[in-house]
Amino acid sequence: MRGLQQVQTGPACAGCGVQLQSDSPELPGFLPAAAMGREPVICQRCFRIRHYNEAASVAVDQDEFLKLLGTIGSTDSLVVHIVDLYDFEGSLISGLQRFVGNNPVLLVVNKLDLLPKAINVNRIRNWVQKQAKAEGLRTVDIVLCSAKRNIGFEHVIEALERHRGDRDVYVVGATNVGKSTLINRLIRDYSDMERELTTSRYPGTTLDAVHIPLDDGKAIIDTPGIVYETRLTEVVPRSFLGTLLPDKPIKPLVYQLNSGQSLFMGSLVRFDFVEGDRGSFTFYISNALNVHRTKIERAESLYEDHRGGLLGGPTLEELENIPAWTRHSLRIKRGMKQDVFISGLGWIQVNAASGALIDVYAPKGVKVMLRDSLI
Ligand SMILES: Nc1nc2c(ncn2[C@@H]2O[C@H](COP(=O)(O)OP(=O)(O)OP(=O)(O)O)[C@@H](O)[C@H]2O)c(=O)[nH]1
Ligand SMILES: [Mg+2]
Repeated sequence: MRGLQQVQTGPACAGCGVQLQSDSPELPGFLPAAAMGREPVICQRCFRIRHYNEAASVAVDQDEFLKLLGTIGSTDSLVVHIVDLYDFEGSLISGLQRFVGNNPVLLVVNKLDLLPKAINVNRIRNWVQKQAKAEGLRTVDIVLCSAKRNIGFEHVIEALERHRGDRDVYVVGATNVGKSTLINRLIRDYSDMERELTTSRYPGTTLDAVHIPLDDGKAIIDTPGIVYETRLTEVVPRSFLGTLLPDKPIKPLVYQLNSGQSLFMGSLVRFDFVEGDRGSFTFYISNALNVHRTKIERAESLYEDHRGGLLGGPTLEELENIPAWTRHSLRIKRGMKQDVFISGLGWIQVNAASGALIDVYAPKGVKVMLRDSLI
């Protein structure tokens, strides 16, 4: 990667890109007038995220984000599309090609560190290639990495060097996939710049485009994430994200189940094995989530009596603000090894030789689907 230049901060926040203002503490970009002259200048919200890990949420206009994305098509740039390997189908921008025009797309699959240690990275890479192709995404290259834990980052650098030419780089993706974390690693490990973008576990951290200048006059541009309400992570209260999102490699939970059994994942999702011979079910979900096993015939009354309590979070009060469940009936064909994917939660690998009928209950709108097994 060629050197990154020292940055000039303007009237925008150096952490999240928002326009700064000193008039309304309630609105995005607030900074007391007395603090305006500091360098680099960050808004009060970024300050609070960094120092107190506060879950400050601001109302942002999605249309503005999409407009910003829409302008990329008329630039000459390299587009780096970051997806979260832990929420692949939930974080892939469908129709990205429409936004980026003829610009080359480099697909960076982040959060590789969350998968169990003993995985075969080549197999995962092939899987990603196949899925991206099926989605109609044309990519010049696909790299897997962990921006946070510094795994495979040399491949990111190589791919950037190979494909950037003398272009700007737009970093795009859904919220929370690690766009700003990845750019921070570039700044920290590949430049002398004293600069840090704000990152947090809460989706919607970056609020506007942030330009990080490169020494050939071009720039790397961090962008706000696209909000997909089909992800459970966008639906739960922010206070619950620490439980829902793993931060360490997942230790999969393996269950040998007979049909007629039901598992609750916290009070958020219910998984019923309705029909099929005894089989093996591997849960790739946050290990902080409470898993409770019961019989299907008891599941409904158990939920009535114990949601938000014995079953685990979110609390009864928080559940009031989460859409009610809808049921997804999924049939896994005989001899197939497939994942039941629940966006923002993880997936359940089903290994049932004779096939299986599964019912998943999840908040309305959350993406639930079958896919070829990732692992
Ligand atoms: N485990 C793991 N976590 C990561 C990785 N990269 C980023 N994260 C975490 O993911 C969360 C979101 O990271 P950000 O860099 O703020 O994500 P973003 O894509 O910029 O998000 P928005 O600004 O909301 O669009 C933070 O908690 C990061 O620490 C990674 O490689 N592995
Ligand atoms: Mg960001």
